[in-house]
Amino acid sequence: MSWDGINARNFVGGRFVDASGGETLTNVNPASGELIGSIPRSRSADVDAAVAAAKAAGQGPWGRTSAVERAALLDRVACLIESRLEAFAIVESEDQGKPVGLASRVDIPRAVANFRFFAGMVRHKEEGAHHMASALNYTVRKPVGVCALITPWNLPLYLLTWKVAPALAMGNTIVAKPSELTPRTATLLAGVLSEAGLPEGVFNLLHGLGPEVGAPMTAHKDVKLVSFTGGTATGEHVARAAAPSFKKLSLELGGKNATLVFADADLDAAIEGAARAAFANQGEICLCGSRILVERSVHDRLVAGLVARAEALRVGDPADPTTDVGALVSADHHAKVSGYVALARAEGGTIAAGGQVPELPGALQGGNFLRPTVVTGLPATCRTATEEIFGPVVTVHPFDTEAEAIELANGVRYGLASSLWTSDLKRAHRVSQALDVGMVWVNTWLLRDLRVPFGGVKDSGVGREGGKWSVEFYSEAKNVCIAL
Ligand code: TXE
Repeated sequence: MSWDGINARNFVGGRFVDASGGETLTNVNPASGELIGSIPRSRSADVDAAVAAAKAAGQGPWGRTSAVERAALLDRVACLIESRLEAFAIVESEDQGKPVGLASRVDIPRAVANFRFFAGMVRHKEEGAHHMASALNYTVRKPVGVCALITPWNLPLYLLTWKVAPALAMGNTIVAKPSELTPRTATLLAGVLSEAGLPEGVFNLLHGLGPEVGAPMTAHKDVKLVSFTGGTATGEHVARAAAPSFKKLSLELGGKNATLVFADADLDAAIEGAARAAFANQGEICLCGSRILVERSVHDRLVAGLVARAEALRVGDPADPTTDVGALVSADHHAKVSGYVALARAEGGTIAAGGQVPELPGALQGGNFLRPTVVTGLPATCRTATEEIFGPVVTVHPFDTEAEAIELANGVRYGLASSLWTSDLKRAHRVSQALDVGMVWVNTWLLRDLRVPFGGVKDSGVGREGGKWSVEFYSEAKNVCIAL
C-alpha cells in the first residue's frame, strides 16, 4: 500500500495528496495522549478538487460498468481488507482507543461484511415491472452522482464502509470525510480500493475539520447525496446545508436508548445484555443502552448484577488483547463524559460503580480512561438520564407498570433503538409496537442482519439504510413506460 502507516493523507483523483494549503492537524493516541502523526487540514479548495474528480469519474467508464463488474470489485475489496485484518485493527485501536480485540472481532470483520453483503445485494438485485392493458412500465435504478459521506469517530471503518459499499455498488462516485479524530483506517481503505482496481476519481477522501471540509461538502452544488452519521447538533447543520439544492439525505444521529427489563425476564441474561449494551466500545455506540428501566421487584438484583459486571471489566491498554474497555476517543470527550458523572452526583444520583479514572501504569496515565459507571437513584427525567453522554455511563430507573415503562422509554428527544427483556411473548410484541424507535431488540442487543432497515425517529435522524433501503437511497428510480 502506498501509505507510510503514520500520517493520514487525502486521496483525490486516484492519488494520495496533502491538503492544497499544506496545513496539517495532529493525530493523538487517546490511550496515552502521545502524538501519532499528522492529518491534512483540508479546506474548500480541496473539496472543489475532490468533487470535480468524483464528477468526472462518474462521467467516465465507471458510469458504464455493470452491476456484476462492480460486485466483483467489492468482493476484491473485502478480500484485501480481510487479508490485512490485523493491521487495520491495530490502526483503528490506536486512533480510536477501542480494544484491539474488539476491532479484530467486530469493526474490521464488519467492514469486510459490508463489502461482501452489498456485492451480493447488487448482484441479485431485481427491478420492477408494471403491466397495463396498453403499456408496460419497467423501473431501473440509476446512480445518484457524487455522494458526500461523512462519518464519526466511534466505529470509523465500520460506519464508513456501511456507506461506501452500497454507494459504489450502485455506481456512484464518492467524496468521503472521516472524523478528524480517527483518520487512518479511511486512508488505508483508499489504498485498498485503488489496489482492487477502482478507477481514479471514483473514491476521494478528504481529512480535516467538520466546518472546514464537511460543511462545504454538504453545500456543494455538484454533490447530489449526503449520508451523515454523527451528533444531532451537527446533523442540523448538515440538513440545512443540503436543503437548498434538494440533495438526497440520510442522517443517523444520536440516541439515548432504553434497555427495558421486566420481572419475567431471564434476569442473568438481561443483566449480561444490559451490561454489554451499556459499556461496549466504551459506551461510544449510538445504539448503546445508556438508561436501564427495570421493574421495581427486580431492581436491586439487577443493580447488584450490573455493578458486579461493571467492576469485573478490565479497563486499560487498548493494545492488550485481554482489555474489555479502552480509552475514550479524546480528552475533550473524556471531559464531557466526566462532566456528566459530576452532573449525576449533583442531581442526587448514587454512583454504584465506577465514576473514577482508573490507575494505570506508564504512558497510559496520559490516556482518557474512565471506569464503567452505574448510577442509581436519579429521576428518569433528569438531564443525566435524558441527554446523550456517549460514554461508559448508565443510569438505572425502576418502574411499576408496563405503561409507565413505555412512557419513560419514549420520554426523550431521541428515538434510535431499544432493547427489551421479557419471557412474555405477548408483552414482547405489545411493547415493541409501542416504542418510538427505529429498531427494537427483544432478549438481545445489537444483533445485526444487514438486510434490515437501520435508522431512527425523532432527533435520532431521518431515513433508513441497510439492505434494499441502501440500494434505494444510493440510486434514483427511473420509470420507462412503453405503449404496446
Ligand atoms: O461529532 P460530530 P462530535 C454524538 C455524541 C458526541 C457528540 C459530538 O454525543 O458526544 O455527538 O461528537 C463532521 N458539516 N455522536 O462532535 O461533530 C465531523 O468532522 C459537516 C453520536 O465528534 O457530529 C465528523 O466527521 N460535517 C454519533 C462528523 O461530522 C461536520 C457518533 C461527526 O462529528 C460538521 C459521534 C459540519 N458543520 C458522535 N461539523 C453516532 N450517532 O454514532 C462536524 N462535522
